[in-house]
Amino acid sequence: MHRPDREVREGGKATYLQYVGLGDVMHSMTSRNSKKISAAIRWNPPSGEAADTMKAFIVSHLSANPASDLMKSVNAVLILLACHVAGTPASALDRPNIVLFLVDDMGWMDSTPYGSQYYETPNMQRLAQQAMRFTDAYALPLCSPTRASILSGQYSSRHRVTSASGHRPAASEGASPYPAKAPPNRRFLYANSKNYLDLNLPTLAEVLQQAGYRTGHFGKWHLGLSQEHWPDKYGFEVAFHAQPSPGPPSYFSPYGVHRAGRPSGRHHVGTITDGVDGEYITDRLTDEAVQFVEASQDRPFFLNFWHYGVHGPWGHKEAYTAEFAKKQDPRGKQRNPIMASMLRSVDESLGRLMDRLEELHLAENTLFIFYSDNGGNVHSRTYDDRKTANVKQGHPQFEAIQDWRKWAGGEPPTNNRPLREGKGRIYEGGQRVPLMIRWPGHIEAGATTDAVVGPIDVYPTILDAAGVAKPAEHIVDGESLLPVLKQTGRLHRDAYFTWFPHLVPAVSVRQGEWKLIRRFEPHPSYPEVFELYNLNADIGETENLAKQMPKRVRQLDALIDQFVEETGALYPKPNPAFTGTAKSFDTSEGLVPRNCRLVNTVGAIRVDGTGRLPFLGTARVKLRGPLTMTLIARSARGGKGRVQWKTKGQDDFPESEQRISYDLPAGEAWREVKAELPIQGQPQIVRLYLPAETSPVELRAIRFQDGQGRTKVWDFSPVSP
Ligand SMILES: [Ca+2]
Repeated sequence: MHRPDREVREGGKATYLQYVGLGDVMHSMTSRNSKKISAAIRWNPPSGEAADTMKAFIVSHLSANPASDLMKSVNAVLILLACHVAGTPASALDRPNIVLFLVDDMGWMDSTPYGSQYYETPNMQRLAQQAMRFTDAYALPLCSPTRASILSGQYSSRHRVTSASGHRPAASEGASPYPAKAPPNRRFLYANSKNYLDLNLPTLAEVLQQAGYRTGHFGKWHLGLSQEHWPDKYGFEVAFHAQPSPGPPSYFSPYGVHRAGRPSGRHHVGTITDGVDGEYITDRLTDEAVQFVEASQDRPFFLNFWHYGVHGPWGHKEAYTAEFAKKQDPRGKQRNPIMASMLRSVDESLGRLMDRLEELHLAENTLFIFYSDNGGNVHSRTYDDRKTANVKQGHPQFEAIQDWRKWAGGEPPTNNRPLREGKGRIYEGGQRVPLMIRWPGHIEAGATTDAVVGPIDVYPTILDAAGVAKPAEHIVDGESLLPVLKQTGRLHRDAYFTWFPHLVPAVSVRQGEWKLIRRFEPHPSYPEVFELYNLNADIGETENLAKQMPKRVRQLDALIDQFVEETGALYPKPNPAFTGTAKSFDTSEGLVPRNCRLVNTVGAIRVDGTGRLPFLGTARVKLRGPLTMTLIARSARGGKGRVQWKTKGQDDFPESEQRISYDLPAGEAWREVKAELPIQGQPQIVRLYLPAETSPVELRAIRFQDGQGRTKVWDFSPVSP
């Protein structure tokens, strides 16, 4: 970082100065203001003899020109030199500024550098030309977990802010994270998300602050509702925000934020103050962020700029919206003028901040990160959106919905195509987001990378760039991206994980071109427990290869097990109230219990007898006999079971034929039990009788296979198909 021959770019205008030796520095000092000199020295601090020579030069210059404009500069430089000469080469003054520009809910396809032909984002384009652009960057599918991962460097399974719950009251200390009950159609109790970031974690802001940084947070927080969990408690010296998140108190001033009281939906509390009437909050946040930068030039700063745009309630500047209302997307995918308007406002904010950094000659020595907290929203405010369907005249949101209908009809906010789905889902549309990182002199301008990265990497990357050590006891799951950014190496990790046990609960692993999704239970809209995609060939996740590639599924699934174990994920627990009613099982599995009930356990179903001769009946074995049946089962008592069938045209099960018995040995171990079934033709109904009358039988899998190797499988194990 302190190589004397480093090339320094001045002012962002393609003027390059080669600071080969001290002479050049001194020469430049006579023509440049103090900020530039400070920047140059911060960048490339002189040491030892060089510093002494420089000091001598300055002193002589000062005595020769006591009234010159350089007076201030020289004083500033002397202070800087004093630091360096005093033997503090790692002084805070050497460190780069950090800007984290986080857009809320901005999708992967929502800007021109990522391929949008509808939205207009010239400043994002400009940044892309100066930065490294990541094509395969991830966030969590919702806000709060991404934000918690950014500030902690940890996976959501470790910090346990797993859902967008940072606007809810904190759970009482010592309360179980698992809910007491769940509806009987849910197999599991899913642990609740933590509603705030653990105060014991050494946050990015705290670590930077201790290293001499000035730290400021502007905008959406969503990592805690009450004052004890506000940004100032996590290392931010300046904080401009209002609770509750997730949206802004209002997109337009007066924002109506109170200084005190308990935050609630109708009572926003925080530090945001009103501006002139009609001021747009995206602009106001930019004013505040720019002021913070201007006031922080004497030492390195960390600007944590977390925009409210482009999240609901989608306040927008009508003049822009009207322009986009006339525009058509050549791709035919994006057509919401409100979103286009909001993105233009965020883009203008980006432009203003970049301009000001350049004007202040700070752009050179600033690590600038542009990022989004989750995929684009593709569900809100459509005609199907249940949240808006009941909004009638008199409802506080009525006018906003009318406004939406006027401009956008029943369009959702955005469209992430070619990615599948969006915010709140584990598909790429929900978790793949834009990420661009600029650091002149360190990162090649206009570079791109397909490195698989995520919010866990922000913390170690920033500390690495700042030359600040990670707190010794703190576990960081992410890796510094500097080798990728500098194109000197690759990441060490083998796979990247997304833990999202909410909405449609699932966990995913990405390894190279492969992505495996593991659901904890079948969902009516997503019946497959495993989905395997090759993202290189199928970025839209259209072809589930899980059944074709069982080995790949097992290999990736083992990585998920390891991840769950290593990060201490709160794995879903069996729901004691779950009853495998005939109806629910018929919907998802086609197994109908008789004289028994089905209870879900981890990786199995348990069959509890409720009457004589319990069995599971199914019409789903559409294979031609003879068939081989395999059970993976266990039972403390064991016993005899049998399989019985009737084929097409048979009204009843024959009295003594078409039945085969099997033995299930007693014990704790899982047993594989096979039975050859001499079925003629295709069975209409198969009944699997289980020795569950007096003691439960657990089933991990039921498999039927024909002579050609075709199978019908029920697999209750979370591990392998
Ligand atoms: Ca968000």
